[in-house]
Amino acid sequence: MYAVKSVFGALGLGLIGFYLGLGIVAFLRWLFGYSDPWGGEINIIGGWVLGLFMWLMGIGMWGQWGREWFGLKTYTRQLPGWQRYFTFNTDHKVIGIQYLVTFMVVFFLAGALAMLMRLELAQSGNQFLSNAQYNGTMGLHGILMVAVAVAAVIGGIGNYAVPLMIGAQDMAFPRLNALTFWLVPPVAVGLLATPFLGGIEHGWTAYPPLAIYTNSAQVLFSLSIITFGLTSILGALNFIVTIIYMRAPGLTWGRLPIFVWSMFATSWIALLYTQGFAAALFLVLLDRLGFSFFNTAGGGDPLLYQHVFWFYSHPAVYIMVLPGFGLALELIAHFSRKPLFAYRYAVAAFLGILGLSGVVWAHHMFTSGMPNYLHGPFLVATELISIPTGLIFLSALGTIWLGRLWLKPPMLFALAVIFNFACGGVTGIFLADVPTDIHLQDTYFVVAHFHYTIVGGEIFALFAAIYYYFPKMTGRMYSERLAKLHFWWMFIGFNATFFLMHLPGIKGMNRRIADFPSELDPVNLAISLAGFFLGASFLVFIWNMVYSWVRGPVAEANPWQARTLEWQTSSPPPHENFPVPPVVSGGPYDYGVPGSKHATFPVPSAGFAGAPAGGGGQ
Ligand code: HEM
Ligand SMILES: [Cu+2]
Repeated sequence: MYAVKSVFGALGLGLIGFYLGLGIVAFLRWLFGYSDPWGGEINIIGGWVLGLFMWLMGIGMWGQWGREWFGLKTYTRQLPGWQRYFTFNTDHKVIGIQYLVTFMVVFFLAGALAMLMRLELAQSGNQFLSNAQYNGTMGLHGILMVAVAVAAVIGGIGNYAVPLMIGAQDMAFPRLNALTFWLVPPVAVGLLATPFLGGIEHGWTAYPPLAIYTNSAQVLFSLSIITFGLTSILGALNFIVTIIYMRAPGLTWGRLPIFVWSMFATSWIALLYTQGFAAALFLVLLDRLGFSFFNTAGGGDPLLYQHVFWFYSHPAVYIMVLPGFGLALELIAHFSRKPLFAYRYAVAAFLGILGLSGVVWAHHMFTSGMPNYLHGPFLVATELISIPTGLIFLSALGTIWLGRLWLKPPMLFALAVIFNFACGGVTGIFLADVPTDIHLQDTYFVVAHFHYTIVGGEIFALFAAIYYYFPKMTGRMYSERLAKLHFWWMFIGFNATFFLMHLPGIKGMNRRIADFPSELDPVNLAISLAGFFLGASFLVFIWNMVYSWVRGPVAEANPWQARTLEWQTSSPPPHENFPVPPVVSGGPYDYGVPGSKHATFPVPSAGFAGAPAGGGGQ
């Protein structure tokens, strides 16, 4: 089995590279007369870099890319069936599915960690996790879920759908695309290995001074996240170029499906800001090696870290949620059978959020000791974001208004995105206003808020997209009854869990802590029970997906009778997407507009052959 061999071979090479890297650094340290050549964290850095490189070469980058650096001929292996998914494959559809499945697995692992936390928090007093173990569990849950939120929709749905929706054969840089994906498994492995080095004590935000003085799990954390940042940046670059240059003839900016617009805005945010997080963690690594960027002991400033970190991490929430908005609007238009209301305003909203996202970061730092005169401007800038967000709501509600809603599973999830995000948006106002934030900061109110926005806004959109594209991806249909059961179960479980979290938050219950005062026992037990209820809903999803992928009835090419290009080709689509390249002649959402067509597929040779037969001349 070639694919299995290639994965194990690549793993082996990766490990050899890792130890080789450790050894090379040790050799250099020995050469320069260090007393313990093997003992430094810098060895881990050397191991990571070389290990990563050899892993990539092993998984297929050597044959398809590396050889040409030495003037050798590259080759591509076309593997049949499932084996494609385990090799360096440049087809955007394969890469999209690789991303989706990988991040689904990460999602369920991180979800299991959440269950563990809620078990610990079901009752006051330590049950079975020590404080340090709780921190490690929480930090790992947080960072894994952030990774899911940043990459599952963009890498999974974006890769799969964007080239199809714009009528392209593939992404602009297919090999770069494959590289972007294959950097991800080492990131997951690196993060999952952190408990073996003592766990992530500092949560996903990694604030110094703790991040500088804590155990060596920090190094793995930083290396993984810097690598992950690299994948985000490369992926973003690829989307921007693809959307600018690869659109089918006639697909003007004004006819672009709204999901593609959201991906365009998101990619700019990822390209511009991701380096902030990566740079901050890089400097933390240097501080651990003896520099003093953030270390007060050497004259550094820990507040500087918070600025650099949030300079990325606030825009990052839009990286998570804009594609979710884009998907919600996209699906709401198709399933309301109406043109998207206020299309131009929605586009302006995406671009407006792109513009504003970079100037609001310090709303995460109102209690950090930053100068008071900065409070006002950051409060105002943050509140301004509700204007473009409001336009997106306007577009969604205007489309639903008097539409003939077709309440299929994707549509249910899309409508839930709008509902949930409204709740998350309202609580955000209290957090952006300085007087209320000073009371609420670092409490479960914040936990409730960001779960409403991220899970409610983005993870629901992810499921909407999975139910929408499953027939396209697999050529099979799932059970709609089970999908609806999953929807209602998840929707109720989600709202119960995270609505209840506001209550102890208002009373001041701290986040990131394994214990709480016993007066808060009843509400915490309720949250935990609701959390387990929510967790169980995914079992229905997993069963439905796995069973239907293998046994489901064959799906039609266009089960939703949608107008956009991805539905005008077979399910699953052929290797380069369209047997005949499309020519776009109208808007994507003009349902019910007589005579309008989004695209035609002119057969080039038919025109030639047809002309003389039609009587010659004229
Ligand atoms: C089954 C659903 C989930 C439950 C029950 C849950 C529960 C929790 C809990 C109890 C915490 C710790 C809060 C604290 O002590 O401050 C937490 C933190 C966090 N969760 Fe979730 N969570 C779930 C899903 C998700 C998802 C889907 C995401 C992202 C897409 C996510 C992102 C985060 C983040 C970023 C943190 C913060 C970690 C930190 O501050 O270091 N969670 N979650
Ligand atoms: Cu923010």
